[in-house]
Amino acid sequence: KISMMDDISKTDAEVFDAIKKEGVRIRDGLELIPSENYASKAVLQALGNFFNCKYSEGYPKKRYYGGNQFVDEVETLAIERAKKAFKVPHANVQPYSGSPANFAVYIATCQPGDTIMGQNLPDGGHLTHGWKASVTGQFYKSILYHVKSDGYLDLKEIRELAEKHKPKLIWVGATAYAREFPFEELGKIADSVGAYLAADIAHISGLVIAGVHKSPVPYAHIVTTTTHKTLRGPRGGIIMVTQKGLHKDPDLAYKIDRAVFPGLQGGPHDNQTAAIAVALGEELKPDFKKYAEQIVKNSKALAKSLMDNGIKLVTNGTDNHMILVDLTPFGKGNGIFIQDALEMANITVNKNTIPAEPSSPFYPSGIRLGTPAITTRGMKEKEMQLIGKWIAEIIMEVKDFELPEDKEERAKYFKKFKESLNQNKKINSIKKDVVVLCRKFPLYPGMGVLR
Ligand code: DSN
Repeated sequence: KISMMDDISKTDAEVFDAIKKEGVRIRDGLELIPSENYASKAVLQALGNFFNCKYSEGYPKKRYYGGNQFVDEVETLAIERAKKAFKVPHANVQPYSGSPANFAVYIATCQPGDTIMGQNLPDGGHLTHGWKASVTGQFYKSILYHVKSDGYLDLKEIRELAEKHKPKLIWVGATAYAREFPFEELGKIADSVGAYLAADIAHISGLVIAGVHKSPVPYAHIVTTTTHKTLRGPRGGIIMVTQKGLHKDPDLAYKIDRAVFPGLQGGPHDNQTAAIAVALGEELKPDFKKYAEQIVKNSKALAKSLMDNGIKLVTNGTDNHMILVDLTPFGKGNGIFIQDALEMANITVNKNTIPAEPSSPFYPSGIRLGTPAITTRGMKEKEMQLIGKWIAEIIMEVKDFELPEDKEERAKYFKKFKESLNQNKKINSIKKDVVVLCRKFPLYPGMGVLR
């Protein structure tokens, strides 16, 4: 039996102590960061074993080192399960995570200096879709598209930019977008200018497998995803080539594989590959569809509760697992205060930019919430109603804090803010209610560290 936590408790008290404290944090807290989830014990077991120790440069049956017969078995299982789950002809399961997966797409399809298009970061896009702080915005000529004032993607602008700049590669997919992606329309735009369309479905891939979000596979040439968000696996990445992609370039699958290894990476993380295989195996079971459906039901219920309690949402709702709260009715650059105040009540969210952000990515004017993790715990619409009310109440408690313009002032102001949080009776009382609720939905039952 492969058991976790047996030895470390005796051999490394300091790290074990941190693991235990993290266990208590997740046990007693509401995890609402939309990119996080709780992988199953089977996924964690596949991750925490001697597959960690092997080197396997290459691909199944084409390795540089010996001793890879069992690595080949798990990698083939992961590939075949990914192909079946997403209905694609080719999958590479070796990228270390989502960003390396996306870099591999650039290497396979573009030369440095080529023009690419992606969604602007403050409008919800990802760093690796051409944002200036990422090498993807430095090594390539990146043209960024936006959302309209209603928060939905501006298809007219995307079409005009594509026609004007004739990009080699267009990204569709985002990190903070609560609505269904128009894959079909983006597919047409990419085709009309001869571009590759890469769909980065990191956030929604679990919903896509379950049929709860439209699949990009008929419209995109390449699809990338992380494996730890709605997919509920280990940290990791997958790149898939669609039939449409192979039709555009019969060598595309080969180019993607070469871009991952030897282009970008050395040995794959075989324990991660084994855990991806386990997660995909779970996703191919009927229960996963119910889980994914419940994520979206919960997200809609949480959105409704927030709006009923006076909170403004970008696009006034959600189609997926995610909700983007617009805090500008209370000021600008205030996401940090709301994030910290919620954390004080054991509710974890992340501050986030909103479309037409009036502040900055480090001090944005929104927060981002999501329901994948709390749905894994078994929470449903009834709990969402309560959680929405708590979040709204906490926002109202601290809504008057505003980021000082003067940078020197900020440290003092944050100190004062933290002190006020510690003394806030309402927030402390909600924290108690959060713990009571969380204890009704235990995580990892039977795993000693969480007892
Ligand atoms: N950091 C991820 C997220 O939170 O969405 C994206 O890379």
